[in-house]
Amino acid sequence: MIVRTAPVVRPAAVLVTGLAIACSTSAAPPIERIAVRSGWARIADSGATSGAYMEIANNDTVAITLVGITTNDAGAAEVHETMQHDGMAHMMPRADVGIPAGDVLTMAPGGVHVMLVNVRRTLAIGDSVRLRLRFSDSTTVAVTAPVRTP
Ligand SMILES: [Cu+2]
Repeated sequence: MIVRTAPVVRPAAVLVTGLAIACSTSAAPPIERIAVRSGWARIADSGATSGAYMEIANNDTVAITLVGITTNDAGAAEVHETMQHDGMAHMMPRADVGIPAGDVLTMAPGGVHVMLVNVRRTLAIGDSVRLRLRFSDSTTVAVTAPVRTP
């Protein structure tokens, strides 16, 4: 019995080791369907308004739509777009933002951004804001955005 068990265990151990080596030497991480990168939030006093910015890559073969953002770090998290009109900058709420297949939505100051209304604590450098992005297909993506100066 002992003699028969041992050869079964050994190939499994070799296989696991082989996978570990393959993973550690592979440079490219697995591609996420929705990948959020370069997230950050603007410094703000408690109770003030802050902004959060990020890149959202849609690696899927179909379009996705960002329909909302939730957070415990502010009274509300709204998607806005800053637009120029008669030489003045206006912020328009965006109920949903579509991201075509293979495209990247870049949120940045002066463009599409997340408005954090009434932040619940002072956001200083070294802090981070936790957001949950909600898409029209019910997918949610958690994002941790470090706080920094613009
Ligand atoms: Cu705004």
